Formats: sequence, structure tokens, C-alpha cells
Amino acid sequence: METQLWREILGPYRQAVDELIVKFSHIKQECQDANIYCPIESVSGRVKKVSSILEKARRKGIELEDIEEKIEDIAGIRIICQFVEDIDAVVDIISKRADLEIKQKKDYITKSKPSGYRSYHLILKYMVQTVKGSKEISVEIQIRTLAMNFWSTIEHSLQYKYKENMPDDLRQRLLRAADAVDALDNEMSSVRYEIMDAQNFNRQKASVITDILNNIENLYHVANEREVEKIQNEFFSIYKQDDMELLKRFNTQLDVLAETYRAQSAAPYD
Ligand code: 0O2
Repeated sequence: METQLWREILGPYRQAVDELIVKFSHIKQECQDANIYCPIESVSGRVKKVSSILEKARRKGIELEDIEEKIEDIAGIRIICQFVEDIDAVVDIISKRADLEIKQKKDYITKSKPSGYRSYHLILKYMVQTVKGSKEISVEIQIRTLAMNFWSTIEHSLQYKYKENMPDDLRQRLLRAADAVDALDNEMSSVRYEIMDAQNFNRQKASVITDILNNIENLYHVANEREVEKIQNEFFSIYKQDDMELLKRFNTQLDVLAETYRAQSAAPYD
């Protein structure tokens, strides 16, 4: 594998990362549109740097020609969840998709790594379509909570600094921090339903307010200015009362009003 060919070799991996980010972001968007809880909090991805690929190959004694076959995280996607329970939900979503094939599961949550690292990894087989034809590549999906991600981001940067020579004292402190992260995740899981309820309420409220504002905007085109101004003022006074039922009722009234105007404008001339 020649150095000048890296860009060409990594092309399909870049494409896979771009496509998968879009696909997972759409799952989040679909949930938002349907007003349902989404186990995916955020998605990101990267193609491993050539220097990191070479370093991993050296560390694992992998020959240059075997890199694509043996290094399975050249394309990497990271999915962050709010709660530990969401991780299983994400794995379930992935396993039901026709375009993603799970090759291997690595559960570093049930059994964390000696460093204290916790995350769930999936190695996928993913088919990329390029101008040169189809190519099947491996993609690593890391699925973890916000808390696990915080720990691993910090620990990863320390690993870069110390390589294999991390001071013992620091290693112990990181292990203690990993225990604290585990406790935090457990604590959050125990109040999960309350947090989800609150988030659901906020989502619903935002959606009703968006509907009301859309209705008012549409009325601007059909009703007279004074009437719309009155509706606007009414909305502000209801909004200040912070009562979801009042907001919903007001929105229904606006729906009826909008429907009346629609019917009037559609009525044929006598
Ligand atoms: P980078 O810089 O993130 O790309 P295996 O042969 O399966 O044991 P492999 O292929 O390294 O080994 O797989 P593994 O252990 O699942 O690790 C893959 C990636 O998980 C790593 O990639 C890290 O991103 C992350 N990871 C694994 N262990 C740790 C850890 O102890 N701490 C942190 N912070 N991250 C970890 P790379 O190539 O090591 O690094």
C-alpha cells in the first residue's frame, strides 16, 4: 500500500461515515417528527487518521496489505445516548435494518476494559457504492452514554500523552472516576422515567406553540389585521399562564378559525 494511495483507499470509508451519519441523524429526526423519545442523543463519525492506522498496525503486528481486513475501525461512528437502557434500544434498531449487517458485538459495558473503559461496540459490514463499483467495508459503531463518553474522551487524551506509561496514581484515579461514572449512569437510570416525562412534556409544549404560531402566520393572509392582532395578544396572555391545557385549547380554536376561512375562500360565487 503506497502512501500516495491513502486518499483513494480511504475514500469509501469517508463515504460510509458520511452516509451513516445521515442515516442515524434521520432516525433522530423521525422520532422528533413523531414526537416520540429517541434513544439516540447525538451522532458523530470520523475516518481514522493515517498516522493512527499505522500506529495501530504497528502495535498489533499487522502487515500493510492486511490493514483493510484487520483494522475494523478505519470508519468509526459514535452514537451517544442519555441512558444505559438506550444503548440496547440502539443495538436493536441497528440489528433490524436491512442495510446494516452486524459482524461482531463487543460489550464493554457488562464487563469494562481493565482501564475502566465502558462502551458498546458493533462491527458492521457495510456496502458502499462507488464509481468503481460496490465495496464491502467494516465500520465500528461505538454506542455509549454521555457520562461514559465524558470519561473516555478524557482518558483517551491522557493515553495519547502517556502512551503505555501512564503513572500508576493517575491510572488508579481514572479507575475511581470510571466507578463514579457507573454510579452516575445508575442514578440517572433510576430517575429515567421522570426525566423522560419532563422531556416529553417540553417536546409537546414546543410542538403546540409551533402549531399556534403557524396558525397565526397563516391567518395574517386571510383575516383582517385587527383580528390577528387580537389573537396574537390572546396568545401572549395564555402563554404567560404557562398552562398546557389552555395552550392546546387555544390551538384547537385557531384550527377551527383557520378552517372557517379556508371554507369561505373555497365557496363558489353565487
Ligand atoms: P482511536 O484513536 O480511538 O481510533 P481488539 O483486538 O478488539 O481487542 P481493537 O481493535 O483496538 O482491539 O478494538 P477495541 O478494543 O474494541 O477498541 C477500539 C476503539 O475503542 C479504540 O480505538 C478506542 O477508540 C476505543 N477504546 C478501546 N479501549 C479504550 C480505552 O481503554 N480507553 C478509551 N478512551 N478508548 C478505548 P483505537 O484504535 O485504540 O483508538
